[in-house]
Amino acid sequence: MKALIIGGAGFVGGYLTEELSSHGFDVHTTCLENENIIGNCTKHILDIMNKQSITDIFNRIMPNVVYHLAAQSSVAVSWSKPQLTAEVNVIGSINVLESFRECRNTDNMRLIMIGSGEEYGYIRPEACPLSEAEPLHPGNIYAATKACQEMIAEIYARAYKLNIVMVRAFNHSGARQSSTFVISDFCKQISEIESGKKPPEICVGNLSAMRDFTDVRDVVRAYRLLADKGVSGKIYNIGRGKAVSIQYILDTALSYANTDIQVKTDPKRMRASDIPIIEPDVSRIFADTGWKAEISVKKTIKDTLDYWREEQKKCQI
Ligand code: A2R
Repeated sequence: MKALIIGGAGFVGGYLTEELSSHGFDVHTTCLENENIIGNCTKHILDIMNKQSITDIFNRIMPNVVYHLAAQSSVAVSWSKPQLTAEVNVIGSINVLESFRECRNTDNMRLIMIGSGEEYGYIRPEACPLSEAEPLHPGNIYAATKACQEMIAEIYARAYKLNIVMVRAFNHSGARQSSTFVISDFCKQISEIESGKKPPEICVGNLSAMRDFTDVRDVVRAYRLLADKGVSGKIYNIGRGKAVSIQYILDTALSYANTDIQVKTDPKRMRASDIPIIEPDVSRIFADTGWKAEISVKKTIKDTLDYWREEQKKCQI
């Protein structure tokens, strides 16, 4: 099986490359110029704003499965650069879909479009666990572009009878993730405190919010299984299906710290309209592929903390 990962230099791309190559896939991974790719694969330079180059790569490689990961994936950047976010996430995705439609090998190809749990947006807490049928009310520009990407992909699947599977991935974490995400943020702060770079005080936001966290290694396993067992035209939630509070994340991370740390609430980290709980119903992916999250939240936090400790050591050399 030949796999093509579009946008593989990001957080998930390295893990997906590793997951697929270790399961016998011949992996081709694309990145932007000046980006690096981790893992055993053939590297290609590709900007999804250039439709012809996507078509060329599809026709040259003839992959059996294509993972579309490329995105402007930061919610914060989506507020400051809404046009860029819409161009990359919507127009770029249409370029991928059009190239897929035109490809010489379409009959033997599956396209997996990576969306986000953020698409659900302003939900009623009673609606949890959120099934894929729950209406979408995106609460930020990034989420709106991902919902748009998914709706257009559904149209392509139905109108052109293309083999497309769509996913809504909820919070996923692990080593190498940017510290704009909560687990990485807490672990990075602890590693800085342990190495004496920061006073023994961890800054936190709203600790009562409950979110669903899955290890990125579990998430890419789901992506691999969907290539084989996902049903074309369907949307799949990917998550643990069991939300935990940010307080639990903090307490767990602090329990691994090797020094005493005070907790300080930072008003800048408080969001005006934090939704109390976001938790997906993951019964569909389990029914179709047998996948469920296996790595505990505790292990994800421990491994992420160990990653940041190593990063601190590198800075000291
Ligand atoms: O923005 P950069 O320079 O970090 O590059 C990102 C890249 N990318 C592009 N690739 C091709 N053509 C473009 N025009 C373009 N613009 C951005 O896509 C980055 O290397 C990659 C996406 O990786 P991350 O931002 O690290 O996302 P992550 O966490 O790997 O998530 C994968 C997918 C994304 O579609 C998320 O929206 C979704 O899962 O949750």
